Amino acid sequence: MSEPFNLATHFLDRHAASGRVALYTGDRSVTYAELAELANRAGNVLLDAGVRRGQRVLLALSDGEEFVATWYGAQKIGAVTAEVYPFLQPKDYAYYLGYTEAVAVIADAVTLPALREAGARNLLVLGVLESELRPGERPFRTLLDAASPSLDAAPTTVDDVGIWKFTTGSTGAPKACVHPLRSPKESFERYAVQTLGLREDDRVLAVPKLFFGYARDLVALFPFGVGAAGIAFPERSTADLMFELIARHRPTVLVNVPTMMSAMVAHPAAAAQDLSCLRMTTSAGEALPSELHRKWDAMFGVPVVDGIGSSEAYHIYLSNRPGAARAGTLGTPVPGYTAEVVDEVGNPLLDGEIGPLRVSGPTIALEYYGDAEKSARTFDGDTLTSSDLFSRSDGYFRHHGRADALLKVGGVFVAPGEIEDCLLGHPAVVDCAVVGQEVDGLVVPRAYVVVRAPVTADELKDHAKAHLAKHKYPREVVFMTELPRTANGKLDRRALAGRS
Ligand code: 3SK
Repeated sequence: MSEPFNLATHFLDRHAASGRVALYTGDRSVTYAELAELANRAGNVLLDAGVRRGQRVLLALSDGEEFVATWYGAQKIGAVTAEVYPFLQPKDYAYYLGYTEAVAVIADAVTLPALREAGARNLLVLGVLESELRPGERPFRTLLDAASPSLDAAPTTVDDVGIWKFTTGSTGAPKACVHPLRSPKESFERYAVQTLGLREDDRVLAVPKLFFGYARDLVALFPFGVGAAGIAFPERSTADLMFELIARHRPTVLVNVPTMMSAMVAHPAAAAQDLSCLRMTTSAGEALPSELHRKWDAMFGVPVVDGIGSSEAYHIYLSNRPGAARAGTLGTPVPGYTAEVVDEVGNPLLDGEIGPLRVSGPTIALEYYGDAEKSARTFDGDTLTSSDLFSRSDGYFRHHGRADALLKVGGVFVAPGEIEDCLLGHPAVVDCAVVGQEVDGLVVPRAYVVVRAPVTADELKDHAKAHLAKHKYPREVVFMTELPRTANGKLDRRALAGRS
């Protein structure tokens, strides 16, 4: 028989009597009791709206107390939660609405216009005057206030589907990785407790927004597992805002992505910041170049815990350990996971060889919803084969990017990350991406760079020639003010292709 497990009771309700703060938002400190009560109200509103166990609730909301409470309310009634970026275009929302067939869609003033244009129905809307709502759109705040603060938890088990995590869609339409409730439960134990060592006195602040599972779990799930607190804010993240939030809330853990680490290091006031409250910063979402890791260490001295996760694996499965990081690596498997680098037919490769990664563990998704063929290529029980490329040496794993990002220059494979890392070693370079450019039928590396001091293309080429094998230097250098990124902070290589 499956183990009974309700995510809301397990992570939220059991701290309700503690008097502790669960969430800091703006000027508010929301206690566990207050958040649990709001979650109950949200669960009751969803039940009234017709949501039943196993049905999807789509959150298209800015970050804040209501986001977190609604997510737990949906979990408590046994619904399946899915979240989307709140700054999408109508056509993107139309895709998610059709794909999820959500019985309720939670919107706010930011997402409502695009959702309307996308033809959304079943809308529960926050932060918009009732008089401005259209027929069929319901005022979520009013309904929350009127709803009962008590709610019985649905008798769900660890094997019930509870969470959809979307892939980034960098190679096609986003797909939902379907997770049973075992995934968040196990990921909390293995990554948050056994790897990061989260504690009751932690306060966690994240750079990415809560629609991205990396941030949502590290702000509003894992801390709750140990009775700690998260910090939520609706604005887009900038280096200025992160410094302000660190000064205001004094977090102990910063959940970071390499782009923001680069922006924070390059900020003119970086050296004046007091980051002594932070006992660590995680880095994930994309590879952290070792040069950037070094610059971060030199500027802030806050230990970096670099790792890699995916929606398919639920969360982070390879990670360094706090205070014992090896720069340029993703560390070793998180307890409970095994990882091996394999060739195209699945045979294990030797140390130093590059290939896809086969990961086994307790949090692998059941499937990509509605895509049996891709699911069969990716998932096999508790094992997942990643389409990214990795190598292992001395037990530590390195990431070499997506297989389709590798360049074949002069007949030899070149990982863009190696050239990017080298260029980031130049003092003028703050951000950089290398893609293949076809010149006279041959692929050559082209570098897109963001600089903070005057430097010429030839100087950067010379720097690369001095540090890399000859064939790897970028034949072309394009200067940009910023690099295109996806909503969750990952470099958007497709958007760069062909830009000059
Ligand atoms: O990088 C990712 O895609 C990711 C996804 C889910 C959870 C954690 C991470 C880092």
